[in-house]
Amino acid sequence: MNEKQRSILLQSSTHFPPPKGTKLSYGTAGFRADASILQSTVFRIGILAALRSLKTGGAVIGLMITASHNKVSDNGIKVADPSGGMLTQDWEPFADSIANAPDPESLVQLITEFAKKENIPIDGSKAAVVLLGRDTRPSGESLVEAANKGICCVIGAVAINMGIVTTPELHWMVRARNKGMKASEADYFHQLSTSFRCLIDLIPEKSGEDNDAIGKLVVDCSNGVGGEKLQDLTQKLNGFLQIEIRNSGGNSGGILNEGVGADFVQKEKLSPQGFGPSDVGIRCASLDGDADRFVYFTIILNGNNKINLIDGDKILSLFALFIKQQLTILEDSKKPSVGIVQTAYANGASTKYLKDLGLKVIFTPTGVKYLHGKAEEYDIGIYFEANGHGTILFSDLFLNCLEGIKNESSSTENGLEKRKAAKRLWAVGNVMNQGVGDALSGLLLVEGILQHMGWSVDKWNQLYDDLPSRQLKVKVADRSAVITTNAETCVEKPPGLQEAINSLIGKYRQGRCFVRPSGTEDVVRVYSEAETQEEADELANSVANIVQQFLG
Ligand code: G16
Repeated sequence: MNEKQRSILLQSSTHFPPPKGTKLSYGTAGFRADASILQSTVFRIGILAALRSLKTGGAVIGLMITASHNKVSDNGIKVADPSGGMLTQDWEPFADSIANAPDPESLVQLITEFAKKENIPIDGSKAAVVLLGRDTRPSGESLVEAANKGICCVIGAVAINMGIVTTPELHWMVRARNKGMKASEADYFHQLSTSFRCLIDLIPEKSGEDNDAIGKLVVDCSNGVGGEKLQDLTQKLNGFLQIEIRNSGGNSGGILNEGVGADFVQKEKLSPQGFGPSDVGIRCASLDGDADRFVYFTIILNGNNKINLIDGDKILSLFALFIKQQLTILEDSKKPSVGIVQTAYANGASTKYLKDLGLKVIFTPTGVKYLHGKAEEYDIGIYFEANGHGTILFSDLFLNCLEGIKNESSSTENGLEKRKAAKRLWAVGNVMNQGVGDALSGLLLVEGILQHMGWSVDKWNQLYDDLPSRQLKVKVADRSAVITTNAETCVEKPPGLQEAINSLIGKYRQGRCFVRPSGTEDVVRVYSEAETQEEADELANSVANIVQQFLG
C-alpha cells in the first residue's frame, strides 16, 4: 500500500471509532446490531467491499444496509459477491477482524496484511465498484453515508447509491451488471413480469377443476421495503395477477416487523396485524422486512388469529413437484442432477414428501450462504429454509440444454409438449433470483404454478400434513457458549446439554428437538416437533428451561 492510500485510510477512520466494549461478529447473514453502534462497522465493511471488487478484477460488489426481520431500531450489513450470492465465506474472518480493530493504526495494519496475502492491488492503479442499497429503516440513510465514506477511502473505488431497494433486488443488480446485462430496477421488474407472463401463457388449456388460484392474493409487506416494490411490480403485471397490498410501511402507520411480516407469521403461527375474520378463505402471503423471504397463510375461521401456515418447506415442495413434472415431460436422455437443500428446521413431513417424490435431500446449517453453496453443486438446485428464504438455481449446462430443446423444430405433439416444458423451466430460471432468496420472484412462481395446476391454496396446503412443531427464543448471557455440530442438530458445548435434551426428546412420540445460537439476534433458538401440538409445545418449553439452566 502506498503512503497516500495509507494516510487516507488513517485519516478517514479516525471519524469512525468502533463502539467501546462491544465485539461484533459476522453472523448468519452479515453484521447486525442496534443501529446506533454500527457507523464504524459499516464504514469498515465499505472498505472491505471495495477491496473485494479490486480482488475480483473490478467486478461490481453489493453492500446492503438492512437488518431484515429484526426490530426497527436494529440495522445491519449484507455483502453481495460478483455472482449476486453472499460474500464468500473465506472473507468472513477478515470482516470480523476489521470490524473489531480497536484503532485506525491496527485497522490499516490488518488491511495492509490482508491485501498483501490476497494479492489485492490497493495502489490506485485499478478501479473498483460497489453498489449501495438500503431498506426503509430510518437509520439507513446515515449508514449508507458511512459505507460510502469507507468505499471512497480506497483509491480508485466508486460507490453507486441505488437508494431504497429490496435485498434481493440489489443482489440481482450486482449479478446483472457483472454479466453485462441491463441492471436497473425497471430491468429487474421487466425480467420478473415477463417470465411470469411466459408461465401463464404456457398453462395447458384444461388444468384442474379448482379455479381458486385465480382469485386475489393479499400480501402483508411487514411495513418494509417490499410494500412499495410489490406495488410497482404489480403494475407491470398488467392485471395477470390481482394483488392487494397491506402493511406497506411509509405513511400507512405501522411499525416495521412489529406484529407483521414473514418472520412473525412463521414463528408465531398467527395472522399479521391488519388481517382478520373477513379474510377467511383468501390466499394470503407475508414478506419479511427486506423482502428476501416469504410465507403463505390462510386465516382459520373463528381461530383467534390462528392461521394455516404454508411455510418455506411447502413452497419448496410445490416448486419441486412442478419442476419434476416438467422434467418428466422432457424425458431427457441427459437427465439433469436435482438436489433439494433444507436445514434442520425443515418439517419432517416435508422431507418425507420430497424423498417420496424420489428427490435427493441434503441438509446444511442455517443460513442461505450454506444452502446456496450446496444447491450450486446440482444442475437444478432447489433450496428453502422453513422461514421462507430460498430460490431455485439452474446450472449453465442445464440452461444450454433447455435452449437446445426450445429451438427444436419437431412438430409432433410430443415435440411441442417438450418445447413447452423447456420454456416453462426457462421461465422458472428467469423469474427466480439466481443470487439469493427473493420474496417477489418467489411469489410470482407460486402464483404461476397454482394457476398452472388450477389449485387453490388449500389444495396446495394438502400436499402433506406438517408434523406439529414449535419454535422458541431463549435469552441467555452468552449465546456463543452454544456450539453445535451435524448441521446444527447436536450440541457439542456446553457439555451435558445434548444428553439432557436427548432425555427430554425420548419422552415424546415422534419427538425431535434441537437448539442453536441465532446469528442475527441475541438469542438461542429452540425447535421441536412431536405427534401433537401440545407435546411439541411442551418439549420446546422444557428444552428452553434446560438451556436456561445451562447458560443462565
Ligand atoms: C437471515 C439468513 C437466513 C436465516 C435467518 C435467521 O435471514 O439469511 O438464512 O435463516 O437470518 O438466522 P438465525 O436463525 O441465525 O437468526 P434474514 O431474512 O433475517 O436476513
